[in-house]
Amino acid sequence: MAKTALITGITGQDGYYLSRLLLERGYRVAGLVPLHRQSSLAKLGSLASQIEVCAVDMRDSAALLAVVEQLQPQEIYNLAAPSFVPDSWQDPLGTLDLVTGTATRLLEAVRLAGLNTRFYQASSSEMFGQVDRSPQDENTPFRPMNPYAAAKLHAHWTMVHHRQRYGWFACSGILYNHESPRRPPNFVTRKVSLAAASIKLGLSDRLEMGNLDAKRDWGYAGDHVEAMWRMLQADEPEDYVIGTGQLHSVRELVATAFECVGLDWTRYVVVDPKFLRSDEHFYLVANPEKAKRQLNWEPQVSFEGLLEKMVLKDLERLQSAEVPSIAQIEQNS
Ligand code: GDR
Repeated sequence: MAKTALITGITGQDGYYLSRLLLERGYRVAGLVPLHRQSSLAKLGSLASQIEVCAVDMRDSAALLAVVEQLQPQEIYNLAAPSFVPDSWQDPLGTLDLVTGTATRLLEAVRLAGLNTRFYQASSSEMFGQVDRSPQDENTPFRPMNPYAAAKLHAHWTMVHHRQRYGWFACSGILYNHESPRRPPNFVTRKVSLAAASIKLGLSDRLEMGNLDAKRDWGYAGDHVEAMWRMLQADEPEDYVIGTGQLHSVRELVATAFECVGLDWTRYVVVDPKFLRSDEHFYLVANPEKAKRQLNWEPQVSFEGLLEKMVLKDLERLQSAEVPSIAQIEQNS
């Protein structure tokens, strides 16, 4: 019989790639969608018709328990969270409730339903925060620097406590930045790919950026969801750092994306202080050796390959007027 997987945050970037992977592998896929977010189901495109959608209030423990009891999932992937880090300063408590509250309520729903569900918690490299060593691995201490990171860490520990106390198969993937053409344009990779494509097509003539010296470990979302799945198929429940192990600066990101369309980025890019961050980290880079060794996981898409994928997709979308250009986005914001 097909395994059932329940995914929270199914309408996000990772929800899309994970659903696609699980459907390809013969799973029955169900997704939890907050009551007020049902319109975002359109983001799942052709996958939507193959997914069972449960609209629930994520703060309603009884509703979550009812869904879990009804679906009896073999696997839960808890991806739901606000993901744009700077926003967490506007609403620290709301962030905590969405990130930690949802994880705790779901874990408790599994416990109360008495199921043997394997549980994946989406943790973040932001939990490492102000690091004193690079690259980071599963033994690196956590020093979160913003409300988002602190909330993710709380959710991570809640999952660990459930694993230890009840002997569950629960794991956390500590994921570094992972991108795709499905990233919203407030994240730096998509902002840059959309800008390069917009400028190439004559729809814009400049790009305002934050810190060009900031560095990140950028991978492809399609690769990172493969790691999530492998964690839940392993013999033992363990936590894993998932990233490419390569650090690139925002400056390199911009140069590479503009190169894809044959443009010299220095003619178009200006720094606008409104995009600078005070809680910035520069050296968050993964040591993914454990995942390579134990899960046989390796990223398949390179930094250059990822940006090419994103820029080409944005060119295609702009040409068919499927998305607004970067200039239109700026005008409306
Ligand atoms: P991040 O992603 O905060 O690392 O979180 P983001 O793409 O927003 O920033 C990456 C880096 O780029 C620098 N930067 C800019 N960022 C944005 N958004 N806009 C700009 O104009 C700009 N200029 C420079 C930022 O300062 C930063 O250094 C992502 C999210 O997916 C989280 O949910 C996830 O947990 C972490 O990655 C791992």
